[in-house]
Amino acid sequence: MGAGKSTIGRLLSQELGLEFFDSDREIEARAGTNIPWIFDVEGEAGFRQREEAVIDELTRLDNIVLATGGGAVKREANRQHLQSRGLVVYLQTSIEQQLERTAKDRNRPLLQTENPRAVLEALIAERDPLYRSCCDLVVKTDRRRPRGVVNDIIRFSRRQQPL
Ligand code: SKM
Repeated sequence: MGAGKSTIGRLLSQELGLEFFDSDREIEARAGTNIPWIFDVEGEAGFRQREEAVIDELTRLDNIVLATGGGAVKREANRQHLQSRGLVVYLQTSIEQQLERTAKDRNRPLLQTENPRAVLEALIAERDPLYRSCCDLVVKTDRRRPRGVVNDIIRFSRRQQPL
């Protein structure tokens, strides 16, 4: 959360002339409501079910850029679908940057707590190995301009799949 997935994903899609999807927004559009409501009514488990279905569907599409939710890597099915169907980039950032970017965002139920720093620390300890296990590239986004990050991703992808 707060690593810049949506901003960088959208910019990357524009640079490459590809369609952009954000799995969180797609889940909300299909449910006709927002993520906090889904967490309230269906719990995290209900949200993860919806997330898995959306990621399975979107990763079957060719020539798109997909930004996933930060917790998508928790499910093995998601890790497998992402890894086997696309080029996966892990945007890595510091807790400070995550706190700054998510401070005023009420749309992240897991961070609506007294101590978001402790939550973020616990999440990254659990998730960092999962991100690394299914990604092709790790890019640090701390204090970097989105365009520089996007250029790194494009350079890497061209090396993988020369035109
Ligand atoms: O997918 C949303 C949701 O708030 C859960 C989440 C997470 O588990 O890190 C991140 C958001 O993108």
